[in-house]
Amino acid sequence: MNTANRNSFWASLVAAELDRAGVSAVCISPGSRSTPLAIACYQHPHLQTIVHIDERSGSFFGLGLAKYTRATVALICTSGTAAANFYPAIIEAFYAQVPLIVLTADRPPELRDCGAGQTIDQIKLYGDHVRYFFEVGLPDLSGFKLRHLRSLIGHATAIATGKTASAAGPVHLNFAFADPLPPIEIADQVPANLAQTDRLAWQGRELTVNSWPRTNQLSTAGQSDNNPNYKTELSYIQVAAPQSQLSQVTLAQLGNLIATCAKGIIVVGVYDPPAGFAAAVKKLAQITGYPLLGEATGIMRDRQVIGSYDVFLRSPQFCQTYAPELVIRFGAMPTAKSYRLWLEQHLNSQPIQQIIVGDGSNNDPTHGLGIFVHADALSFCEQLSDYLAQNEQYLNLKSQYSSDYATPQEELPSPTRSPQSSRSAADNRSIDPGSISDQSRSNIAKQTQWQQAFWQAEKITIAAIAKCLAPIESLFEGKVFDQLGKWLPIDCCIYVASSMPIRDLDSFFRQKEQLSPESQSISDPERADRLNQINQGDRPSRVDPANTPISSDDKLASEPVAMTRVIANRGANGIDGTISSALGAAWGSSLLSGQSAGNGQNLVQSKDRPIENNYSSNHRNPQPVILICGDLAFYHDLNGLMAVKQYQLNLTIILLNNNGGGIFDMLPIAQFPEVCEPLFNTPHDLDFAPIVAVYGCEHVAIESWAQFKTEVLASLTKPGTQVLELKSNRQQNHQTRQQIWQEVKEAIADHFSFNNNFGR
Ligand SMILES: Cc1ncc(C[n+]2csc(CCOP(=O)(O)OP(=O)(O)O)c2C)c(N)n1
Repeated sequence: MNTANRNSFWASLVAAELDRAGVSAVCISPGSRSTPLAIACYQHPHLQTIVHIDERSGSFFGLGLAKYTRATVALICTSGTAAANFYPAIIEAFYAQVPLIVLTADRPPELRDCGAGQTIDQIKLYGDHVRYFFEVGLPDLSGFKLRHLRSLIGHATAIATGKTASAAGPVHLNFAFADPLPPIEIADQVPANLAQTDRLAWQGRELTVNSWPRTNQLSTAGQSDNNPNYKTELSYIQVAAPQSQLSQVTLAQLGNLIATCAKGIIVVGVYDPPAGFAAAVKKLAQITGYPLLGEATGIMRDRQVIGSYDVFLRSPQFCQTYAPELVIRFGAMPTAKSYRLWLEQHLNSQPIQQIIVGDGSNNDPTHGLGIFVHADALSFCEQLSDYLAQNEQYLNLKSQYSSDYATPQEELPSPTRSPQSSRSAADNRSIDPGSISDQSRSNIAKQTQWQQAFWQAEKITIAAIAKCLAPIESLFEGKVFDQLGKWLPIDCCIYVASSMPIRDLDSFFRQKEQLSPESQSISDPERADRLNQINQGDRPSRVDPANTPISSDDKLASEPVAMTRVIANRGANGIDGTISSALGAAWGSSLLSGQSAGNGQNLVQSKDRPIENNYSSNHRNPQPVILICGDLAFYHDLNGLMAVKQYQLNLTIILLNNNGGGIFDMLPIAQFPEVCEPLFNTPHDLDFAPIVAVYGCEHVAIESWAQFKTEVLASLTKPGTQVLELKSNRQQNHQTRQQIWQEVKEAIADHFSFNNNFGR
């Protein structure tokens, strides 16, 4: 504890409790009023600190770091507009449910609202975009006030991490400080006998009082008591995470709904899922027999996930013919507009039930029939799967569905194949065909065809896109993602920008589950060996849905080989803070690996513990992080590159420069070129090469696909940040996309005769 003066002591207690509450990293922006907090965190032996001159960049850096590590990050800034510059990142964190603890410094009350410098109204500055606000007030070193401060930090962190009634998100604590702000020794400001008179206030919760497991991360799945990252002291207060057991009544209602809806889908939109979710949702898809549609930013897409729905739902015939009865959604509404339009198209013709699993808040922009289930997604999947499996009547029905489960990699079962004959020989569940009603039989037939339709559409779409892309020599933006999917090592992390990059990634980024030797990990030799074995056939076979055990012990059995993780700022869909967010993720990668982020420079002061996290992967080397970004988003956050210069952070930036906002060419405003170009596309004609050089980035102009591959792969092992710029023609990109969508639509139309009407 820093006992120099009242402010120093107060702030060092804040730093200590932040650490104990699980905060490991603090982004600090310079300013006088926040001096006590900045020094306390900087000097704390466990907290990792990084400094950003620009608060907007600093806050987005913290956001990217929190997203990547799934751990709580603190932000510190001075008073006035400094605090306002945190706002965009706070809004993003609010909507994306990212845990941030925002510590703003303020003048004491007597210097507010009286013309004192750099003083604005900071009370509830972020409005309803924080989960919690507290005006901390001036330091007061009475035991009672100190115990309150410890308690406050613990509660604020619990709220930020989503352990209370609301989802995870940002919290705001406004600290008042009177002079002196630096740690100037002032006799008698810190009571000498505090350690004796109020032991709790002085040292907080002792280890001996540790009767509660330390679980202050967003999710603790996969952690164990012998995790070396576990901290030994404890937060002053402990909050038990919400228990999200579904009641038997809810399970029965959900089960009945599923049993009566043959035409269901499970959708994972933009989502930061808890560990184990992918396996659990796949199991639910298998047992319900519903196709699993997944956005790349929500679920790592492998052969059990349909990823091309954005494209094939552009087919009017497909959309018309295949109308869902039931949707089970996790995460935000998918980015794909075609998906939303498909639902809206059918809302009035038949009542589509949407089960939306999350925090119970309204996140259905279609305003259809919603059943909002406030539940932890992982336990929802597990409980519902267990329930369905245990229900004898339901099991009979669903085992028939499941046995006809097919993926494009397999022969699709013939629609005329009888349910009984399609059962796996190993299926030892007793099914009495006589127990299935005529209605159920009809549902089975429908569901089998329903599933097939989606998998066939997926297969056709992938093939049609591949055919279109193959001959393209020009640097078409969509092909960037197709190329990366072919040879990018799987254990990279992609941070993808808003606008067309996230949409193109969804449409064109496909990774092969069956890895080619060149797609091995570059950063983990052990893992590369494992992947080699996988490539040589020693690969766990795809789980046979009909034989999938339902035991939760087995939930990782169908966990795919780790695929590339995709992160995006989709809370508020901004194009701001993109570079900083990716740099935050890159720093997080180096922290998790316990290595210096840059090329040898001591990034942060020496700390004796690595960052605490629940990231499931154990990278001994930093996981390469790649940002894929449009030129306007890139321009918007050029300031963020300062962190590269200061800290030599490792990041590969793929800059898709079409000289403006290409997305507007997709919108109706494009029909008015005389206003679209100057008001929306906003070409800038910037030469980025000298600009990025100022920040110490390497710039490479990409001219061909072969060079693209060489430079990306080289960049992944290089220190520092490389900007690989691909210049393309905006209008041509648009036309090429249209041509591809047309090809897909025609291929879908060719394949599906649309002469049956079972889908209606
Ligand atoms: C902070 C913010 N300002 C404005 C917008 C509106 N907007 C959405 S996309 C876009 C253009 C993005 O252009 P670019 O990053 O070059 O990507 P492209 O559209 O070319 O793929 C704009 C200005 C936004 N989403 N966020």
